[in-house]
This record gives sequence, structure tokens and C-alpha cells, in this order.
Amino acid sequence: TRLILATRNAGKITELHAILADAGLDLDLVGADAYPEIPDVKETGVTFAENALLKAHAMARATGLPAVADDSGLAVDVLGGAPGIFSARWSGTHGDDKANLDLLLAQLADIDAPHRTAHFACAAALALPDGTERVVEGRLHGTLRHTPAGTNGFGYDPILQPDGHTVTCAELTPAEKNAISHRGKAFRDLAPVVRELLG
Ligand code: ITT
Ligand code: NA
Repeated sequence: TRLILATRNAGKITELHAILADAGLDLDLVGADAYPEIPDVKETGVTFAENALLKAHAMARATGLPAVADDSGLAVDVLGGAPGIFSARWSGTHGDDKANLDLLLAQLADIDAPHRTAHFACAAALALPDGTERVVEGRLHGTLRHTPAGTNGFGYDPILQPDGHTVTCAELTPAEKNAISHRGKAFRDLAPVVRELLG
């Protein structure tokens, strides 16, 4: 059975392959890049869950195949949860991870350690061509470094140090990150639902 990963974010695709395989799903996983003719849906939702469902439904409808989508981001407590759903375009340029991270660090330059708490959030959505939908969420709490460290992962990984760890997400191995991450939690919860609905 084919399951579309309705995302064009290479970092997410890499992680989803590992997370879903570890969860025991034996499916033909293909990214949105396999369907270049299908346009990206506008992320008009105001929550991660709404945006994940929008992306999954658009892909399932356009292809007639089941699709999962990930909407995710970094919520910084002292910024009232920003960048949140705007994490991918915080600097104004969608997907410019370095510009987004640099801007956020500049905005937090004067904020001291006890106030640098944040979490990653991920909504994992499944949509079937008949309109059936499921969505689950996962979080990873931590604190934000003043200086990036590490080269693994993507996005804001070099500045988030998970609670209970002494290194950033970008210094964890991919397997270590997936074991504790917002994405790992969300998609491990979604996996049995996928198995049940796809048979
Ligand atoms: P798709 O919509 O095609 O999936 P996108 O990159 O636009 O790709 P989002 O709108 O969900 O996806 O934005 C996610 C952003 O949140 C991403 O660009 C990172 O900046 C950040 N982010 C999400 N998960 C992350 C993680 O595990 N580590 C670091 N940053 C993460
Ligand atoms: Na988004």
C-alpha cells in the first residue's frame, strides 16, 4: 500500500521514514516530491492540527491515495508561543532555516536562561480519499541556547536543548532525536491508526 508523506521538507521526510519504519509500518512511503504537479495547499489554519489536516486532505484528494502530513514548529514561552505555526517563515523567507534561527536568536538576545523555555510541537494528520481523517500531536520541551550547536537535524534543532539533556537536538543522533521528539511522539501515536485504517 502506498502512503504519501505530504511534505516537501527534506528534514521531515528523512525523520518520517525512520519513525514509521521503526513503528512497524510496512508501506510504500513517497514524499510530495513524487507529485510535482500537485500545488502546495495554503496553510490557512490557525493551529498545527488544522494545517496538518489541510495538507493531508489536499494530497489525498488530489491523488486518490492515503496521505499523512506534519505541521510543526517551535513555541517560545516568552514570545507567547511564537513563532509557532509561522516557524518555517519567521524571517519572511519560507524554509530559510538559518535566517529564521538567526532572527529568533536576535529577538531573544536579552532573555536570560530561566526564561528561555520553549517546545517543539508537531501535529500528525492522516487523510483518506473518502474524507476520513485523524490527527494527533506531540511535543518536546526544552530550553533555548544563546549560540547554535550541532549539525544534525534541521530548522531550530541547533538551539533547542531538550529537558534532561545537555546537548541540543542537532547534537543528538537521528535515532536519539526521533526517540524523544515531538514528531516521533506524534507519528508513533498515529502509526496504529494508519495500520487500522489502511489494513
Ligand atoms: P511542509 O509544509 O511541506 O511539511 P514546512 O517546512 O513548510 O514543510 P511547517 O509549516 O510545518 O513545514 O514548518 C515547520 C518548521 O518548524 C520548520 O521549517 C522548522 O523551522 C520548524 N521545525 C519543525 N520541526 C522541527 C524539528 O524537528 N527541528 C527543528 N525545527 C523544526
Ligand atoms: Na505550517
